[in-house]
Amino acid sequence: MRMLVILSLAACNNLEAGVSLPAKDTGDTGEGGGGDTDTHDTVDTDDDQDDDGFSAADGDCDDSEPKVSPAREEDDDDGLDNDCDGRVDEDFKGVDVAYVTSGGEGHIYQIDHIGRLEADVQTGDCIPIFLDAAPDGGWYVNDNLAAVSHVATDGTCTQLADFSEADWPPYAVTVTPDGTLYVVLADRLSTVASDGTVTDLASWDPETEFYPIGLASDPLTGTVGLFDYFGGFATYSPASGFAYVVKPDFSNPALYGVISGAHGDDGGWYVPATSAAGVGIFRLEGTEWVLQDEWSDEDWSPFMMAVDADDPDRPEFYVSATAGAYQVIWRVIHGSNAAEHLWVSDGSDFGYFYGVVSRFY
Ligand SMILES: [Ca+2]
Ligand SMILES: [Ca+2]
Ligand SMILES: [Ca+2]
Ligand SMILES: [Ca+2]
Repeated sequence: MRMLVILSLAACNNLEAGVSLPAKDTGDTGEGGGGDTDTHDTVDTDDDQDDDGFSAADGDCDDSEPKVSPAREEDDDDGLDNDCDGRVDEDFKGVDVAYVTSGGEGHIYQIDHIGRLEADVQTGDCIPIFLDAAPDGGWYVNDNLAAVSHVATDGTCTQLADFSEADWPPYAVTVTPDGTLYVVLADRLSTVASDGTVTDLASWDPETEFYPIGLASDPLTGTVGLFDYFGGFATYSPASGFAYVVKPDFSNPALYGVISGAHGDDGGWYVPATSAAGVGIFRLEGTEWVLQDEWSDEDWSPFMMAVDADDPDRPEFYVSATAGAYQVIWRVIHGSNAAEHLWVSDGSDFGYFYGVVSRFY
């Protein structure tokens, strides 16, 4: 299979290690967080109709239902989007990870939240490198850095779009809440329709401007995030178009080795990258990548990441990696600065773990 030199990580850089918690401020009028002192005003002066501490402008997505606000945790059985992340009754169920054996056979492993291998979906000659959940319960995958394909839950793989003749290879895929499938190539962002029609949305020079590999999307707004190998970051939405948030500086990169990114349900954008200690998780704060956790690297490669940030003060990161005959999903609980194994293989095959996504249903 066609392998990527860029998937092996660059040497350590000299990032300053300043750990900070994700911002808690919800933008509520007056006080930060959900601790509004005027929650029970007899006269509503802040447009908070259900007195849960958040007005519609503060992000209350149902201002007539106090069990719904950005500060609530999701109740997975009440039919409401309690935490206003755009998903109803979602619950973190584990991760789906792309696995390619040493013999070149594709698999998608479904590993549950306590580290059990729930399903091994064999995709045969279809080689999943990046993946995201499709609305029908299957997946959209980057097939061998050459095509975008659909994989059904029984492993049946159907090619949608062939990029083998493109100037630059396709990388990550993401699916937005309306079902739109996006793919990022090194030089452009495109959508792929169910009939295979490819529509280019934005382009750039990957040698001088921007080199995105990772892609993720916000399940609430549908905004797509593009993650550049050197710490650049851009967003795309149909309403606002393409915009840089962090323009990468190739001569003095903010980060090294970013080959994936994820959107947390705390609203944050996260990436794994090379850090002073080895591997770090960084969160975008304004236009800066702020180190969240880091741990020593023992020649594991490559790493891609998913996030479960239902508790925004204590998000959990799930990182896929491979060392020799071992494929692993690390779990890093924010604040621990340590990686534990959610799942590790038995060491019987020199295959690779690649893309990983959180599963919420
Ligand atoms: Ca409210
Ligand atoms: Ca509410
Ligand atoms: Ca929700
Ligand atoms: Ca709910």
